[in-house]
Amino acid sequence: MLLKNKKILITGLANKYSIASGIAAAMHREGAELAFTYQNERLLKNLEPLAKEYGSEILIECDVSKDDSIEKSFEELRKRWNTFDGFVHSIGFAPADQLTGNFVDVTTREGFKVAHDISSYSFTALAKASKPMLNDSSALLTLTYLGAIQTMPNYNVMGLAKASLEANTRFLAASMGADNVRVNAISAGPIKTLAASGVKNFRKMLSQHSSRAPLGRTVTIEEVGNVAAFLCSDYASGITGEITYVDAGFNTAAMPLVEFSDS
Ligand code: NAD
Ligand code: 0WE
Repeated sequence: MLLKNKKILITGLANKYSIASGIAAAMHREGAELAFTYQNERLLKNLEPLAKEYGSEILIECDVSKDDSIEKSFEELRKRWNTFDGFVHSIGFAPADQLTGNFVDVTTREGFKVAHDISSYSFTALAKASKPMLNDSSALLTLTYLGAIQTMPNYNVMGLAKASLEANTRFLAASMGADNVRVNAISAGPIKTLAASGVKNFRKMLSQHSSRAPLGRTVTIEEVGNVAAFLCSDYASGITGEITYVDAGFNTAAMPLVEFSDS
């Protein structure tokens, strides 16, 4: 039981395919008490039965694009938990028109602003709102992607927003280390979730991933969940400001072995 006596807030659970769902399952299995936030009423319907499965009755609306929504959600959380031990930030968004086509042609000031606001600033905002309620040995966790450090077609301004999120992880770690709060990120390989479902050629990307990754496959939300549980547990007490790759090794291989399978 990695997370016995830990209270952890989970954001970004839209449905059972969400990475946040794999994280919640692992954390519940490891003994954590969980609370959840949801973006809007429409997503509450999906969340209710899943939260029940994970033993939680704490469901709070939080739209991270609005300061007053964040403020209200933490007032609501305070009524249930006086203090807690960390949160998982599993939120990312850019307007759909930003994620298709040539980067320099499609990127707009508004698209850039929204992507950075929702996908990076919100991590700082949630850390700021949590700070007064965080116990000693708390852990914050976010989800990033390889597009932060390497280019690829269509990921476009989300890559810039993830680069910002990774720097955010390091600056929050430096900022909150004195309170013994750790801050880390998992860089996950591509997974077919709601956020990925609108993406052009996503299936081709998954098969590309499998053929280049050392493990010869993609990763699951359960595998991301297990690493998330570890990073938020006291077994990871010496790890902060770190980006941990859960991608079947994809980022470590410049050239796929399969092309030279005769050698
Ligand atoms: P998902 O669609 O299941 O989750 C995205 C979540 O973001 C949703 O729950 C949505 O409600 C939430 N969200 C968006 N705008 C919001 C707002 N204004 N306020 C509150 N919540 C908001 O998809 P996912 O793939 O599980 O994404 C979770 C995280 O993992 C994202 O940060 C994503 O960038 C990252 N990630 C995904 C992959 C992948 O291939 N699926 C890979 C690496 C990293
Ligand atoms: O971070 C992500 C998902 C990001 C995302 C996806 C959408 C689709 C729907 C952010 N905003 C939106 N907005 C929408 O309107 N991933 C890592 C998954 C992903 O998304 C891609 C990818 C991969 C991988 C987009 C283009 C290319 C590759």
